[in-house]
Amino acid sequence: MPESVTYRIEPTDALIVVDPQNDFLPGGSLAVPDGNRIFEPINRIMALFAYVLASRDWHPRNHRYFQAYGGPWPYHCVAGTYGARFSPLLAADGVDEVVSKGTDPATDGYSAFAGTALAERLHAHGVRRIFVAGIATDYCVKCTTLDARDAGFEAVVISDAVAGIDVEPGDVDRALDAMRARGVAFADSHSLRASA
Ligand code: VGL
Ligand code: ZN
Repeated sequence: MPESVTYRIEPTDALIVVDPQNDFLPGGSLAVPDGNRIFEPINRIMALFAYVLASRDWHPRNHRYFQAYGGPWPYHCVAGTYGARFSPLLAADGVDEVVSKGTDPATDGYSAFAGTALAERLHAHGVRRIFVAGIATDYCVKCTTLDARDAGFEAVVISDAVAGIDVEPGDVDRALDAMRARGVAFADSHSLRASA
């Protein structure tokens, strides 16, 4: 299994924690049932990285992807609300930078690269490889990771630190396949090590 490979975390690596927000967690409006299990690995590995970013879905209330406007999703992560806040389970002290996304009412904003200048920020920090954790495997994690590849970054998804929605059974597996097909690697959080 590729999961058995050990990864040395270098200064040119960044960790991006995708949307660890209350609305995507148990009790939230678009909850991933087992979402809280991502926090133990995320909080454990953060200290390995010189640069940690967390994205947040930060929608205006009139976002056209809400069901009220004919879109697929219930209200979630409306900017400034409790549901849009990072979960109290996230060790937020370890986050260097927040990336707000989904702020345009007309585009889905699944990817942390969409309309955020994230690629420029990563390049400015000399980042070459990103490690991806968070929610949801089949939406924002997938879109963020594929956009990272398009922007020329290596990408490693931390398998035990992501969780998915599976609106249709198999969505998560298809998302994993789509990422693998684009050269994304997968690693268990326990296989990450400090650089020598
Ligand atoms: C997400 C659905 C709608 C996500 C965001 O964070 O994966 N999914 N908005
Ligand atoms: Zn959203």
